[in-house]
Order: sequence, then structure tokens, then C-alpha cells
Amino acid sequence: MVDALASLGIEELRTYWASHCAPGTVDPLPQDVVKTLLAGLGLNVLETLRYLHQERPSHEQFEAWVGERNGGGLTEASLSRLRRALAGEAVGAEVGNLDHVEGLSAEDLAHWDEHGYVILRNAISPEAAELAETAIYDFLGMSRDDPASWYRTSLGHSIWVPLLRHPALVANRHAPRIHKAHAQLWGREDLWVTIDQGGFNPPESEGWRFPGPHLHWDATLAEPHCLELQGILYLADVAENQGAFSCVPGFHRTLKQWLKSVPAGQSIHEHARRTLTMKPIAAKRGDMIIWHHLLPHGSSPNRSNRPRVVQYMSLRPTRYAYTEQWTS
Ligand SMILES: O=C(O)CCC(=O)C(=O)O
Repeated sequence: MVDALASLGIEELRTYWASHCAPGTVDPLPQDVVKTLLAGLGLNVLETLRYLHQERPSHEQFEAWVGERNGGGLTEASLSRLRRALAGEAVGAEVGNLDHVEGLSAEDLAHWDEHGYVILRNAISPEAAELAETAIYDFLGMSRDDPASWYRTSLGHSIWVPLLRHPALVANRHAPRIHKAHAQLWGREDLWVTIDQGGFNPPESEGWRFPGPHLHWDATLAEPHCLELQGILYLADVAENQGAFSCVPGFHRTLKQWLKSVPAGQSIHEHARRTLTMKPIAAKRGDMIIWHHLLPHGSSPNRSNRPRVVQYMSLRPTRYAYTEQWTS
């Protein structure tokens, strides 16, 4: 473990802090470096921005906060891997050698190429999925088998569950099969896992209508169109009508042409919502759906009698090509 009072020794962290708390004193870090930095330090993007902007900490206070977020769990090995990666050194997979880990099959990879998404079967074991599912119910103060409890906790009008660091969710971020599949899709192993939340999408009822997310992109649509991956882990079986993750398969291949068809002066998102049809993706407990960030996607209304319980996560390499200009 690292001494909570010692500096973490990551120069980029000081630059990141200064770009928010002493703007104008530094050049902001490239977007990919920011994502690597935060993932490498076990930080969620939103909680970090909120902290910096609400608390305006000193650099030392920020470093102490980073340590606290990790419950003292940042190791010298993980910090050293991050320092080396940010310095441009080739670092391997976080979870060790992936050579003998079974990843996506040739058939899965062909599916990926054609449809822009793939279901990684048994990404985690059913037992690990159930532990994380239970953690989410517990966090929400709900019971899996008591429908009345599913609507008790106010999540706001949202399906996001702000549970970030329960050990069951943390363990899933280290699943070798998840790292292997992403390494295959990225073509490299120096990947960093986002610290993302859980999700709870209960059956629609009189008092609770599906709030979204409806069809959207989390990506810029400006060219060049680059690769980025997003992912959702199903913590219990999800049927097509059970609030399943939904997307427009294959759209990453036709986006460029489709953009030319958007009538002048119209919002791309509105046009997409009017003209495109998403396909709900059913899968089993422990399966992970990985999708190309250029696929329009969203969740869907749950018309079954069981909630949909999930964990979100994305894996990205240390540095990667991205498009700065934001068009959406
Ligand atoms: O929860 C879902 O099914 C969709 C998630 C989503 O839209 C996103 O992660 O951007």
C-alpha cells in the first residue's frame, strides 16, 4: 500500500488538477490521457469533476482524496504501471498474461465486424454476476423477489445506480475474459477499465415509466470516425422485453453515408430517433455486450416482470486516436 500522505508521483495528476482548479496555468491534458489517468487511479469521471468544481481543493487535498476514494487500496505496482504507461512505455494487461485466456471466437469477431457489437458469453461467472446483482439490490434497499420494493428508492428519474466500489463490482473489472476480449478488439493489451456505476431498470408500472436513456450516441459524430468501445454487463438474465440494451446493428459502417441524409437544419439526434429502429439484445447472467461507440444505442422500457440489473464498464488503451471536434 502507498502512504496516504506521500505524493502519488504522477505529474499528469497535478496538470489535471491545475486545469480545473487553476485554469490558464497549464495546457489541458489530451482527452485520452485524462481517461487513462482517472481509470488508472480508480476514479469515476463525474465524481472527480464534481469534487474539483464543488470543493476547489489544493493539489495536496486532491491527492489525499484520490487515496481515500481507493480506501488506501492504490498499490505501488498499480501506480508504477500507470506512470510507465503515461511515459509511453509498453505495459501489458492489468490482469497478467492473457495468452491462455479464452476470448472472442473467430465467429464473434466476424459478428463484431458486421454488426458493431458482440456478446461476450460468460464474461464473468454466474456466481460473480449474482454477487454484484445482490450488491445493487442491497445498495438500493430493495429485494429481488419483492416487487413492491423495486419502486421504493428514488433514483431520481433514472436507471443509473451510483454504486462504484463494492468489492463485487470491483472484482468484475478484473475479469480476465473481459480484458482479453477488449484486447482483441483494440489490438493491444495496455487497457484501463472505467470506474462506472450499476444500473437498475425495473418493469414499467403505473407510477414508473421508463425514463431513458433513449437512442443516443456518447461519441462525437465528426470525422474522422475513430474506434472506441462501450460495455454493459448483465448481472441476471435479460430477455428482449426486459429493458434490454438496444442498438442499431451495423450502423458504424453506414454512419458516414447516413449523416448526408440528415435534412439541413435538423438535429441529428431527433432525425435518428424518428428514422432508426433499435434492436433489443437479450443475453444471460454474466454476459457482456460490447459495442462500437458509433452505434446509436440506449436502453428500453421493461415490459417483463423482472428488473434488469447491470454494471457498466469500458476499457480503453493508454493512448488512442480520437476526434477533438464535437458534433452530435
Ligand atoms: O443501459 C442501457 O441499456 C444503455 C446504456 C447506455 O445508453 C450507455 O451506456 O450510454
